[in-house]
Amino acid sequence: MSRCLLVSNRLPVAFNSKLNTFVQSSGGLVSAIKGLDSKKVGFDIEWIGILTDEIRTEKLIELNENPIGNIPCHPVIVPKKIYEDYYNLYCNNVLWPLFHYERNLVRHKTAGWEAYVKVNRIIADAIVERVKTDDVLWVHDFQLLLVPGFVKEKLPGLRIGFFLHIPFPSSEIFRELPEREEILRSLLSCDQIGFHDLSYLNHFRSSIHRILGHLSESEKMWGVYPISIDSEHFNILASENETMNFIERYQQNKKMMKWILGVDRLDYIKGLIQKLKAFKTFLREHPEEREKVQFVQVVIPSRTDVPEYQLLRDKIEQLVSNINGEFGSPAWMPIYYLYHSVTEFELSALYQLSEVLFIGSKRDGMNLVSLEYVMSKKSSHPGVILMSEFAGAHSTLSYAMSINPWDTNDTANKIKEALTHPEVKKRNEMEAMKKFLQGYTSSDWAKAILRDLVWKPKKEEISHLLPEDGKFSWMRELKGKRILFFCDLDGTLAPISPHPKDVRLPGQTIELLHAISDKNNCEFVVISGRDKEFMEEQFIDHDFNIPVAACHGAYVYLPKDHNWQGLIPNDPTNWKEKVMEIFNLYTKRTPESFIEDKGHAITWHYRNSPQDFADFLASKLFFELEETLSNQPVKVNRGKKVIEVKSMHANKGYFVQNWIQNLKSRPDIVVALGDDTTDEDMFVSIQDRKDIRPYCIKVGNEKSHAHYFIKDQGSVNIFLRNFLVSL
Ligand code: GDG
Repeated sequence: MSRCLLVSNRLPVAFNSKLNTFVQSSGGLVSAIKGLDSKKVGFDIEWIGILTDEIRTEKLIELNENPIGNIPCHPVIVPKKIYEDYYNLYCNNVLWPLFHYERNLVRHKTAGWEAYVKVNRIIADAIVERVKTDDVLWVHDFQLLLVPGFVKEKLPGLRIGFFLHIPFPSSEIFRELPEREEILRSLLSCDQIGFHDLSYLNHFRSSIHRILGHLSESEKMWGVYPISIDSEHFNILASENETMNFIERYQQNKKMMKWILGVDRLDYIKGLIQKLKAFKTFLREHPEEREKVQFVQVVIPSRTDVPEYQLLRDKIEQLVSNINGEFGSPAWMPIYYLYHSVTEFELSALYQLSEVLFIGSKRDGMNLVSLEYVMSKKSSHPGVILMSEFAGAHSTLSYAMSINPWDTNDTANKIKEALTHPEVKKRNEMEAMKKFLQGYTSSDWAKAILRDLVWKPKKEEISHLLPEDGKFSWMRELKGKRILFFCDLDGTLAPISPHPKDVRLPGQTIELLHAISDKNNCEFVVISGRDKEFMEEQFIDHDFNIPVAACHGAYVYLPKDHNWQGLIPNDPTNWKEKVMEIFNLYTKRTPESFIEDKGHAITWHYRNSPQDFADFLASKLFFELEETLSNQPVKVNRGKKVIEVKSMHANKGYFVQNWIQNLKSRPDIVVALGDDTTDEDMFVSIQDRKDIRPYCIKVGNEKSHAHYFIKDQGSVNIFLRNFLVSL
């Protein structure tokens, strides 16, 4: 079995320095993951998480010698002060409230972000040290959003999946985050991203579109995978002796009362205030139910040192006591309020004894309590779930009764409905939901995700990032060999500029190109999507002694001929007129957009236009062109803020193949270097050739057919300098 390194902020145990001992970690993520069964998932899972440096060495040894549960755990030690700033100032004060739509609770401090970057970097470095060639990496949740990007910088070939346990907010909210670009770019470096709910994926997509522009390539690898639980564990737990003892004890006090149960961590996202208000309205509107119903609300202490949480606790307790004071009697207390955690046996007993489970979350990634309730129920005592439509579990539990926690009156009526729901219906509905969860456990959830992460056929070679010294190991082979080098211009030799016409080759690059072209054993060819005129300005007017190809290889300029040659036949059809007509209509409507006619290709540019509007029109334009030109010998491409229609024959792949074909003698080595989707055509065309040794290099960390990567355009010159020295 392959190994999966699973990384999360927490491990299943935390270290309590006051007690000098390990304590169980709480929370939904840990509770779902610790139930994973490696055999069922199909991967040897190992868990990496954080412990702070207050832990003593002997305790660490103890942890290594006595693994917790089934999954081997590897702590990464982080200095306590940095951890606190990362966790409190950024995770809890910025990401948690913002992702749950609580913008007024966001408190942004530079120190928080700095610590967040540091901790994510520490984790990433620890992963890079530990990871082996065939491993996959599975990063979890909002605390580690930068880890994928940091790891990919060092190991671009490693398969990385990311799962978000909380909602991804609407782009209207997300775009308020100052660090939005760093976060999105890191996530985009993943091979796969998973969410609990389709709405979160849609919000993520629109954030990508609005903030970074359209990136359709990676969309295929985003998925919706609602989490589940260790169903069998809850099923067994329901009949354990200890659970039965709790049931017996409570049953005596319960009398003939119906129980409405709430189990929530103390958190503003769980909608506890709204729940209590709805229960109060229910008691007022339905006096006939008084003394027949009891609301048992378990609140698990959480983030007890944070003022917002202390305030929330005070408010809840105030409201509980108001309701008990207003409606209670010596014989009946409407709300049993428990502010402490309970054992899993007691929890199972509470699930089994209650007639209604009340989930009132204002926002909740999934909500595992509701799933556990279903699996704990026996057919002799079914129940009803009142489920907030703002929790991810709303989509999984098909027979739960929907509530809008903000609609107090309607929720109060739904409480009444739930209490009077017919017994047979309750039983059938609960059984149907239970059957679903028996067949879809947390191990099935993990299996589905990891299967999608690795399903693509494995690359023959692992990818390599240009090392800091600027030398790939294969560059040692170059001396004395005949080398052919194809190189792209924009984004590769020259930096991208907001105005394409302003792009210029940097001085150092010019020097390097002259020096390389003077070498006898290397033929250097520049191939670009630009038109002939632009290429003349950049190369020919500067007396470069190198062949230059324009318009994706439709034209080539050979220095010895002092002339351009057309390499592809003129199309007999009039597709250009049609395209011009359509492009003109869109250009008129889109400020700052413009058309570039390159001969065998026409491009509509919109990189300086209002983003959302232009992206929207670009999608429409793309479909319109594909429809209109379906019978024409052209290809419609959607690139970085451009839509391009080009003749089928204007293709960097064809150009490269023809060039090699027409050589008198084969080169030993062919190098191809580029950053854009059109460069992939040339990578594909040489990658599998057996008669030459191909080295394809991608600039940037997007998905590519290349096996070698250079981090960004700014690092290309260091590579060229070393290439020159190696010749
Ligand atoms: C995050 C997302 C998402 C609670 N109190 C006790 C106790 N628990 C256990 C429950 C359940 C877990 O803690 C809580 O899970 P939730 O899903 O309800 O909530 P979060 O902690 O906010 O988790 C959430 C989850 O990640 C997973 O992706 O569903 O939306 O916010 O397992 O049983 N267990 C015991 N005693 C307690 O007092 N034994």
